[in-house]
Amino acid sequence: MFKEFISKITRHKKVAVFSHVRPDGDCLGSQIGLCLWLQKNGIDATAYNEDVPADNLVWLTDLFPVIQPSNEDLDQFDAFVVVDGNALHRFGEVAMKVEETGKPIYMIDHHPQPDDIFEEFVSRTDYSSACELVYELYAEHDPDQIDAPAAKALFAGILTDSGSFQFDSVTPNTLRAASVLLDKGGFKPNEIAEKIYSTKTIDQIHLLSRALGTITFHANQQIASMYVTKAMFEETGTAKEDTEGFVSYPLSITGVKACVLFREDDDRIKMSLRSRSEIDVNRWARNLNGGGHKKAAGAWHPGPLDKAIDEVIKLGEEQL
Ligand SMILES: [Mn+2]
Repeated sequence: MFKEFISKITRHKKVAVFSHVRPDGDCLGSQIGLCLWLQKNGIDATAYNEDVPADNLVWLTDLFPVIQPSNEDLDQFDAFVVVDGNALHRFGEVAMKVEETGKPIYMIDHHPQPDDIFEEFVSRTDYSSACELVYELYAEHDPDQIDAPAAKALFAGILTDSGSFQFDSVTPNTLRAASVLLDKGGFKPNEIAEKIYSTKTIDQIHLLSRALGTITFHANQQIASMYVTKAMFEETGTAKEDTEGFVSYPLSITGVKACVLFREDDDRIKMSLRSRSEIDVNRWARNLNGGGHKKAAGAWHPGPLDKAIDEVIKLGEEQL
């Protein structure tokens, strides 16, 4: 899978790796895993992200520093890699300038419909995560290069992007990869899970409690919606990133095939769409200027909230 990628990328001396804006465990884990791999193979690697990771993910940047880029930084690199996304705009404003340098851009990702600007890419929608793909890079090239930092970074991304191994995207290969990473890294899965999941504040739990009260069913209880308003953030002293993981609650109700979390931001409504059925939320989100995977996607609506709920749910019902 990585034969061409390895042969081409190892010809470069200095490579910048970008992870997508509003970073999650998978983009950071795959970015860090890849930078460590590049380093081990004699390539000078720099990890860039335009945003700051959430509190529960900051520990990942101790494994390899992830810094904020500026346009002037781009000149020093021979090549660029984007991970966990397949279109430059997902990686922020500096990343969008990368194409103008005329230097080769590589990509490792598991989202559908990649752009066609890449020198070489590994794009596999049948993988749980970008981290599972970077694991394959190590496995194919030299599994002995998997050390504890790389194993922890990659395991964290597989864990988060697979919904703690609960999503439809999990395959025997995902668990084999996780198993090798645990072995090589010499850590236990709960060490990583606790760093990521057991870091809630009481304010976040109060926000969750309010959001749960808004769960509403549509289309004969096959679709559920839930929302968080600006007032709820103010009343609980929380911010928009505190809704992380909320969308899994409506989806866990018996009979619900898909659900949407609506979040009221300052100037628009953010939607997180999830499915555990034939409903394709990537298709659904693409009708709303968004996208993602069949089972998990994101989109935006200009608002107001009630109008967004009406219009978005109607689009989903059409898929039933
Ligand atoms: Mn991912």
